[in-house]
Amino acid sequence: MSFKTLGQFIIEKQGDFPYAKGELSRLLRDIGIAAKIINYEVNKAGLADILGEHGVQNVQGEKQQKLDVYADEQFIQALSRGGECCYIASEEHEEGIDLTTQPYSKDAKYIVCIDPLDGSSNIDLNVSVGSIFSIYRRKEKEGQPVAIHEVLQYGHEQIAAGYVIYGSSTMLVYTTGKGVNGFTLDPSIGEFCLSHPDMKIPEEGKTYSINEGNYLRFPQYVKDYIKYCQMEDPISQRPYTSRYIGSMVADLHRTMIIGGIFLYPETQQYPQGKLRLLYECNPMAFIIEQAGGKALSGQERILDIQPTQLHQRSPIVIGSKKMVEKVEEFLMENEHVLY
Ligand code: P6P
Repeated sequence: MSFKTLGQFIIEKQGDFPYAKGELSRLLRDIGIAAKIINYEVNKAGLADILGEHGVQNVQGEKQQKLDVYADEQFIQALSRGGECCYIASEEHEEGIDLTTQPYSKDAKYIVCIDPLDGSSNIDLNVSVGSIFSIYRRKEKEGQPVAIHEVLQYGHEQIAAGYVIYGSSTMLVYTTGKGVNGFTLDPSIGEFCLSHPDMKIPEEGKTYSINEGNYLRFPQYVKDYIKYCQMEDPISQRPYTSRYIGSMVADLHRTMIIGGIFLYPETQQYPQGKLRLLYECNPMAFIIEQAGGKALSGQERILDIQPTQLHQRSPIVIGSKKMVEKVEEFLMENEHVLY
């Protein structure tokens, strides 16, 4: 049975954007190329001397794993050579990378925010890791340096978003605002092939995903929701199952497939939560909403948050629509109680 490749699918869907001249198609192709190269290294990380710390720290103050650095380099190389990207905001760089000074990218239209290798602390543990990307169209005229306000756009202004999960199989899942489609890498031909057309997240699920080690630091509404998940209630199929991999892409891919809810809320220690708005929360929220789910920071829709900094964090409650709405109920009940 021959599957449609990512390239064939992108060209076929180009018709959805009558004014597009193929730039977004080529940009998605470039991201796919980087993902295939990274996948090759991730798959043999245990063998090559690519494990272990790179000895330097990234902007998050986290020890960079060599594979982090490698993944970042591959995306920057693919995007700067592809000529469709004018600016890259990467988790691995404190400042954004303006490509308008490069001959190929001077007139490029698209801004890419990226977490080149999310969950990288799991690399040495052979746990699934992933790449996350978010694409915006620049607001000012092409050809001039990109201004920061063009990067700090609302999540609901994203043109496209996606993730790659390097797991038991490698998948690329993305949306351009017209549904979500999943492609599985066929290593025998080196192509991503359409394996999960028109992905939809179940409205309900039986799995909740949160780092319960932070329980005592959570706000009251989160504590109440965790207890709700653990209570016996055969009608709503509780107690739910707890699943937490510690790799956002892996936890959210499972949530996409079987339903459920993922929470990384604010704590007394991290009042803004841990996950990054531009290249973790926004792209995953766009994908989950396009698949019929919901994504909040607690009080507000993730995609309606006005970003103010490249690396700002946001609390996140994301997944099956009805489960996120249940958390909202606990939030309302505790609106005057914080911790
Ligand atoms: P914690 C990985 O480091 C990451 O950025 C996400 O992929 C993951 O969901 C989260 O942090 C895990 O954080 O504090 O539970 O280890």
